[in-house]
Amino acid sequence: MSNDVVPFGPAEPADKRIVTESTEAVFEQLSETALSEIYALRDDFARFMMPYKFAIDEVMTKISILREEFSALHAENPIEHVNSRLKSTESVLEKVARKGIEPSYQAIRTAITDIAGVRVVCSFVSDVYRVFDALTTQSDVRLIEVKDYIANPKPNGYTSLHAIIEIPVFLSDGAVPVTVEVQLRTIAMDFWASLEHKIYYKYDADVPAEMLHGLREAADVAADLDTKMERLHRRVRGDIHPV
Ligand code: 0O2
Repeated sequence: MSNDVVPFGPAEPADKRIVTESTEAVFEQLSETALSEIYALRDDFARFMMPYKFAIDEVMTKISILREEFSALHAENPIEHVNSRLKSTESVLEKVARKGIEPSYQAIRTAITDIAGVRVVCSFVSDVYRVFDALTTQSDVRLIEVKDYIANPKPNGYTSLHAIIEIPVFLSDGAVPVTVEVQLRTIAMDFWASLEHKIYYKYDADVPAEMLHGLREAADVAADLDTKMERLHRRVRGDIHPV
């Protein structure tokens, strides 16, 4: 596993980027003062985002250590794969507008808890909770909120365990607490969520009823698969015996 920051989804399409060729043409018309204000704002925002990137690196290292330790000591690896993403500027601004958040860095920091995101995909449901416990009980990790969509799936069938955590990031002038959203799920849950995400975007949130129904059914099949795989896994480990 590498610690590279791999985005959850595809890159932003060219027409959604902040600086396109047409905006460049507008920039050419701006006065020196206006331009330097825009650049100052851009640098400010980059500085605001930086600790989130470092927090992702910290969490990825923690997960990597757990993964290696599990493999070395228990001869099994509960973690299938890990990826991460830093929310794009567009997504942060879209969320600020959608949720009516005051446009100040402090308000954004408090209200948007998924600027830094790490997704951990495990083989079995029991592994999801095992990794969650191992991560969230570390002394420098503060667990802020848990959303257990495995125990309580969303109406569309979405399942995952979400943990909003806060970790210290040590910068040159001291430590800053940074919030990270960690999503933990099984391979089956991840398979379902990535297809649902693609369908949702393809239909621009207006998904045909029969597809929603199909997704619901697929979510039930995925949950059933997880239950059966867990049972087999426990038998292999000798935790339960056939009757
Ligand atoms: P991305 O691109 O993955 O970052 P909020 O985050 O406040 O808008 P909410 O409901 O409070 O919404 O947060 P929640 O439930 O913790 O969900 C946040 C993230 O979980 C989403 O981030 C998705 O990654 C994932 N998620 C939640 N519900 C669904 C779902 O129904 N289908 C799929 N495929 N993923 C889901 P983003 O920002 O939407 O997207």
